Amino acid sequence: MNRLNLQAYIAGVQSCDRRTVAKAITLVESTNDQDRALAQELLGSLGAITRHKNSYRIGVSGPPGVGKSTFIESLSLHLLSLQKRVAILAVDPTSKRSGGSILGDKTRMGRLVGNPDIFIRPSPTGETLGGVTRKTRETILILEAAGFDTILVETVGVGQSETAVAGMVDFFTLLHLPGAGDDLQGIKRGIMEVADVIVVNKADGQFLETAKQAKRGLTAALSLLGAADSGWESEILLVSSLNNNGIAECWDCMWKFYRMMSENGNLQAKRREQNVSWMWALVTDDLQDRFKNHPAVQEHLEDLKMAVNNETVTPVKAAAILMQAFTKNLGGGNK
Ligand SMILES: Nc1nc2c(ncn2[C@@H]2O[C@H](COP(=O)(O)OP(=O)(O)O)[C@@H](O)[C@H]2O)c(=O)[nH]1
Ligand SMILES: [Mg+2]
Repeated sequence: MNRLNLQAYIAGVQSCDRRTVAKAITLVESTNDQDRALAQELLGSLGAITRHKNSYRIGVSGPPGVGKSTFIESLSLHLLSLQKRVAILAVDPTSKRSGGSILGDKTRMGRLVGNPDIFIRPSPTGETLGGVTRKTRETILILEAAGFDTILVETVGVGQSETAVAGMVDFFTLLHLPGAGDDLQGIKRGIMEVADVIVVNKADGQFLETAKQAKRGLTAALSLLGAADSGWESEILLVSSLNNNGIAECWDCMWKFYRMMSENGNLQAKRREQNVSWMWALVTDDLQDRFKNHPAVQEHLEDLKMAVNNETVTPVKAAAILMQAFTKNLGGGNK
C-alpha cells in the first residue's frame, strides 16, 4: 500500500484532510506487520486512546431491511442541523463483496454524500468478526482525532456482531420492525438487555397500527427486565425514518442518556471497562493466532482433531497435549 510517513498522517488527520483520514483508516485496517506498527504509532501520537472524551459513539443494529441505513441518514441530517460532525461506519462480517454492503447504502445515503461534516466508511471486507471489530475500534479513534464528534456504527443484527458492537459504543440502538403486539420476532433477550433504546421503525402508513402494538408488547417485555445498573431506563420509541418522524425525539433520548451518564461518571466508567475488554480481546486473538500457527501445535493438530472426532482421544486429553506442545516450545520456534 502507498504509505505516508507518520508526520503526514498526524497532520492530515488533525486537520481532517479527508484523503489522509481515509488513508489512515486503510492503514489501521491493514494486516501487514509494518502497517500495523505504523498504525500503533499513529494512534499513540494522536493521543487517540485517552484524549477524545467529548465524542459520542452510537451503535445502530437490527435485522436486514429494518431501516438502519435510512434511520442513520435521517438522524445524521438532524445532527447536521445541530452542527454536529458525524462519522458513519459499518460492521458487517458477512459482507464479502468488494466495498461491503454500505456501498449500496452510500447511494442510499445520498443526501449525506459530499457533505464536509459527514464521513462514511464501509465495513472492511473478507474479515472475521474479530478482525472487523478490532479495526472498527481503531477507526473510531482515528475519526475522533479528526474531529468527528458523533460516531454512528451500523451493524446487521446477525450472529455476534451486535454484541460485539454493543461493547464498543456508548449507546446502543436496536431497530425493530412493526409486528404483532406480543410477538417479539425472536429478539434475543440478551440484545434487549443491552439496548438503550428500542426504535420501532416504519411507524407510518399501513404499518402504524402494528407499530403501536409492537411498542406495547415491547414495553411489557422490557418492564420485566427492570433498569440497568447504570440507572438508565431503556426507552421504546416509534419512528418513521422515511418521513423523519420521531427522529428528533430519538436524538433527545440519546442526548439525555449522554448527559446523564457523563454527569454521573458512568460513561467514563463504561469506556474504561470497554478498554480492558478490548485489551483482552487483542490478547486472546493474538494468542489464538500464535497457537494455531505454532509448528509444534500444527504437527499434532490434524491427528488430534481426527482422534477426538473418532473418540479415541478425549477432548481434555487432546487439549492438554496441544497446550504442552505449545508451552514447551515457547522459547524457540515461535514467530
Ligand atoms: N415505510 C417505511 N419504509 C422504510 C422506513 N425506513 C426504511 N424503510 C425502507 O425499508 C427498506 C430497507 O431500508 P434500509 O435502510 O436499507 O434497511 P437496513 O438493511 O436495515 O439498512 C428500504 O426500502 C427503505 O426505504 C420507514 O421508516 N418507513
Ligand atoms: Mg443498511
